[in-house]
Amino acid sequence: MNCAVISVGSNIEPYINIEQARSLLGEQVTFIRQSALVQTKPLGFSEQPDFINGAFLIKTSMNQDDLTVVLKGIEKKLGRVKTADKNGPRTIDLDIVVWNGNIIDNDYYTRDFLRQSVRELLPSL
Ligand code: PH2
Ligand code: MG
Ligand code: MG
Repeated sequence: MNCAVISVGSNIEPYINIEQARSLLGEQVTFIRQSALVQTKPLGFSEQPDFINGAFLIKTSMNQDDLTVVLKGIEKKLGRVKTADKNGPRTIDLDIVVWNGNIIDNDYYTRDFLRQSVRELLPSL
């Protein structure tokens, strides 16, 4: 089994969308647990609502590419509720941050809240 930490972020109905993402993802992978969800100031384009950010710890027999396809599918499904500008508010963003103990997303190095979520889920990393 592969073990992954998936970052989650939303600033459109965030608690509803994060819960739906968790539920949809749980249909296709083994869900282990979720980090605390924290409110964060928007990075990049600042004229938008605060984000809610956190992370999921999962296990899966899928490879990285197949898991990415699943995550994009969930984003698309939840994105259909509202059309979001490319740089604007997001219904959900799901990215693989840690794959079998390796950091594979550079956001890890620039986002304190992301490092905190990863530390909470994988204290030994
Ligand atoms: N994601 C972005 C852009 N800005 N800001 C915060 N606080 N959290 C995010 O997850 C985030 C962001 C692009 O996906
Ligand atoms: Mg992202
Ligand atoms: Mg993304």
